[in-house]
Amino acid sequence: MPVLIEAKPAPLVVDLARTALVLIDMQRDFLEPGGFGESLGNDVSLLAAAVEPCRAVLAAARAAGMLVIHTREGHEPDLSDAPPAKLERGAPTARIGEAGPMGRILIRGEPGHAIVPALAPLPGEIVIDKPGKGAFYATPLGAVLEAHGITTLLVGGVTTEVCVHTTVREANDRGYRCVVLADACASYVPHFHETGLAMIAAQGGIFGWVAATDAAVAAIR
Ligand code: C5J
Repeated sequence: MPVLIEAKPAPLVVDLARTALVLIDMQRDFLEPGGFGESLGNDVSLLAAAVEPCRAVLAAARAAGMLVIHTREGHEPDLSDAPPAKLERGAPTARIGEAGPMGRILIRGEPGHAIVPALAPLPGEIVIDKPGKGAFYATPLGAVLEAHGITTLLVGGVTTEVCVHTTVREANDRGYRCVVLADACASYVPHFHETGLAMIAAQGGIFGWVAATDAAVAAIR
């Protein structure tokens, strides 16, 4: 069904039957103390504001029967999918794979790798495990979207300028119309969030559109 979403740089009409909600990396490792995000020196409480908008759009998407996709950043327990350049970077308090209060940092199957309880995937929803920042690299996401005839992505998650941006940029190159839900995204660096959103919609929508979650929810209902 075609619906109109108020967005920047301009409103757009989307066909809900060909639209997927993609929630990026709303994991305990990024949102809760003791995970990957905090190990890098970040104030993880800054990401909490995105949870309720993600929950609202997730509920609306489920009620509308839309395709829902969750992503999780993380690595195999033997780190075989983690390039040395990622493992050795920076000076974190705990490196990827080391033990933390939520289990091994950014490792699949550990408590910290899980999506936060408020946004837990329902049985049957698609969960894409990704080793990188973008959700297409080394994952089946492209094939999943093609199999479902998806043309438009509504995107929320964390962090705005890292995994959301990397995913949206590649989705844009692959021909998807991306609508980034501003308040359903967040960053440890608030001005990166604001600038990241501005970059999406600049130049006539160089990477896509930016909308308020309420606008997307109103359109979906
Ligand atoms: C980061 C992400 N920030 N999900 N990952 O390292 O944005």
